[in-house]
Amino acid sequence: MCIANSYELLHALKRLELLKEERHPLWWPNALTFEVVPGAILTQQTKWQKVEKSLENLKEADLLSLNALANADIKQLQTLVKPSGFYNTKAKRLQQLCRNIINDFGDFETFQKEVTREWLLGQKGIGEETADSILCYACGKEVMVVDSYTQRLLNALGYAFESYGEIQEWLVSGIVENLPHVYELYQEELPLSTIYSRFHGKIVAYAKVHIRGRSVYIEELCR
Ligand code: EA1
Repeated sequence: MCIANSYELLHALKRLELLKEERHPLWWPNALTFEVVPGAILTQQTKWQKVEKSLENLKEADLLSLNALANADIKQLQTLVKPSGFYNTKAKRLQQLCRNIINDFGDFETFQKEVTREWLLGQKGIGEETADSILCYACGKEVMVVDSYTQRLLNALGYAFESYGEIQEWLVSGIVENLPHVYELYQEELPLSTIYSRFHGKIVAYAKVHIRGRSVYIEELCR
């Protein structure tokens, strides 16, 4: 096993300079804006490239805001999000989520400050990965996202975790237990929320390039 903890994984990934300058510093496009919410729903079971097309459609139709999505015509919404698949379900769930945000928080800024993981997991169509994506990238919370790229990369490195929570705990503990080293790596004391955001981004960027079917090639990480 060439990677003993998640700090070593971060170190190995960081050497490869995977995150391009032109990206948002928190990796997710338009991080800390409302756009992350539809992005996190639409990216379920599909490729990000297809999500970008749906988001463009929503933007062109002037529907890329909490209130506009809550009040949109559902048929129009379904047409606009078609590129990202499962569009009937995703459109309905996205609209219901927006209505619930308005009902329970009033506006997006209040939602960013006050939403909890439990509230998100109580929403139809939101599981752990989507909830954590929204907390991390829409709300700027100290949350490490686990996705299928992460699972496949860790499997390739020889790990066999039992659950989402176990993977997340492994990723978080290696960082928290090595914070001085992490700060040294970045040559500054970045907030933990930023470290987790970029760490997940690096994992996705690496896996996307080195994935072959269900497996990920790890040579570059282990040399
Ligand atoms: N996946 C590959 C993603 C990406 N860029 N490239 C992604 N998932 C969520 N994303 C946001 C941004």
